[in-house]
Amino acid sequence: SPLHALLTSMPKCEHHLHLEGTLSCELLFSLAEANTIPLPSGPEFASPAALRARYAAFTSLDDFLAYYYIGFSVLLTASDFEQLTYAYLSRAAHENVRHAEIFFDPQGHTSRGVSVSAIVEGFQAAAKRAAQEFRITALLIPCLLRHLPVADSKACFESLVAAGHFDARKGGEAEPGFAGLGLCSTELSQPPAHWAEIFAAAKSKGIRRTVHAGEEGPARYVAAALADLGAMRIDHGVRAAEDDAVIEKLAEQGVLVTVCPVSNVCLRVAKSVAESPLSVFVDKGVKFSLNSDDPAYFGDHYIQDVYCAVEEAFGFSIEQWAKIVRDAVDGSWCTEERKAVIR
Ligand code: ES4
Ligand code: ZN
Repeated sequence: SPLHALLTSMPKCEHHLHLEGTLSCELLFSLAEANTIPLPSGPEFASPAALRARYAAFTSLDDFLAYYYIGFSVLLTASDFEQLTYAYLSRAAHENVRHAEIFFDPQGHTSRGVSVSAIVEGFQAAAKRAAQEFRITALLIPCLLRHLPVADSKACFESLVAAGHFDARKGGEAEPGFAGLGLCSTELSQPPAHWAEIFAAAKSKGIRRTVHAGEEGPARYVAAALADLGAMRIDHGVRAAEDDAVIEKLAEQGVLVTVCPVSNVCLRVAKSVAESPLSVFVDKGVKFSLNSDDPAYFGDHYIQDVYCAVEEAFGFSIEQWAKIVRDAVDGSWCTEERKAVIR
């Protein structure tokens, strides 16, 4: 489409990208060897190509998450996280992403003896280099894991606070700290209310909050993320379209929904990109950004592919694209000064 070049050139922000979801099969195998980490013995682990073929056949969020956490096992050192972060930021910058807010799962690493400080050290080294070379900015958002006990989430959150990672003075681009707190992983049978106490503590400390909701879970989980967790953004949120009252609430509160239409197809949340309720969001005034989620696991579709797939499915006008891109900048958690530069 003639719009693809325009979409590439637009200054984009990405808000829904898991750092661990950028681990390619090639890097997974090479880090496994370098770090002497044994991989499972199944035929899908015979080679990077065999693993990639298995990724193309995910049947659900939990089916994906099993492989996603095997990927974690090869990530050990600050240098591993620096390599991962730099590869993503350089690719994103080449697709004209000007600012990225990047999720990671502390509990998936600390449980293996990998410290948050090693992750942050590697991330910051890469972010600093990428900022100098490509003028892209990046912030981290730790996500608590819903498939583990709430007590685990609480201990994780408290240790992040104690280490000063949410300190407001570190919120800027000079010394990038954490932009906010997230909640992800398995959604079904894990109602948001279970994390209410932790998210209330985050709110009282002035920490921004975003929640994966309405991906596999029902529209009422999106309502619960807003009401019970004080979510300021909703990640995925596509099933909110099944309930007019929830859509109205998102519009009324001006909540940005970070949609990942290609991820939804790969995890069988939707049959096609065209099934994504973006027209409902546009018609009802729900703000959204378009994002890649776990691109290395979802056919290597980074943000440019996501924008092009949406353009092909929806045929948005140049004016509609300008609004989508502007809402993404406005809904970012960088400084107002940085937003003005990006716009
Ligand atoms: C995720 Cl697609 C998705 N949903 C929930 N949690 C996640 N973690 C990484 N990707
Ligand atoms: Zn996600």
